[in-house]
Amino acid sequence: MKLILAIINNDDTAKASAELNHAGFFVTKLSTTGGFLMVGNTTLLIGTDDNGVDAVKEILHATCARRKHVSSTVNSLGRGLGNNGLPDEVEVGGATVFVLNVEDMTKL
Ligand code: 2BA
Repeated sequence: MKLILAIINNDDTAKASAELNHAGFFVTKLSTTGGFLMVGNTTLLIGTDDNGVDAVKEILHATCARRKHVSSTVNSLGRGLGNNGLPDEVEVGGATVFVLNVEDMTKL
């Protein structure tokens, strides 16, 4: 069994979750924040049999778009009003995916 952690853009969360559920996968959504841009993103937890990993990746690839993130003072509130050396434009996404081995999963 595997646990997939997928960090995706907030705007892709609804479609990715819906497609994953539709394909029979269970999904938990965490609200997270990227440490570089300090902007909210979403981390999905997906527990699956080993043979489901490729299907999950395909769904994430199809539903999570790469996009440019343009810095603004609004996005920099956590760092004060300045841009603090961040690039004006950064390419983000579609999905950053980690696949972990799971020793055991039980629903009690
Ligand atoms: P952030 O950390 O806010 O990073 C947003 C984007 O900024 C990244 O997009 C990348 O293009 C750039 N970036 C991040 N760290 C950088 C650095 N040290 N130097 C130069 N550019 C940097 P993505 O790579 O698509 O990552 C999107 C989000 O996925 C990240 O948001 C972070 O929350 C997560 N992430 C990506 N790789 C990760 C990793 N190896 N470990 C943990 N989280 C990761």
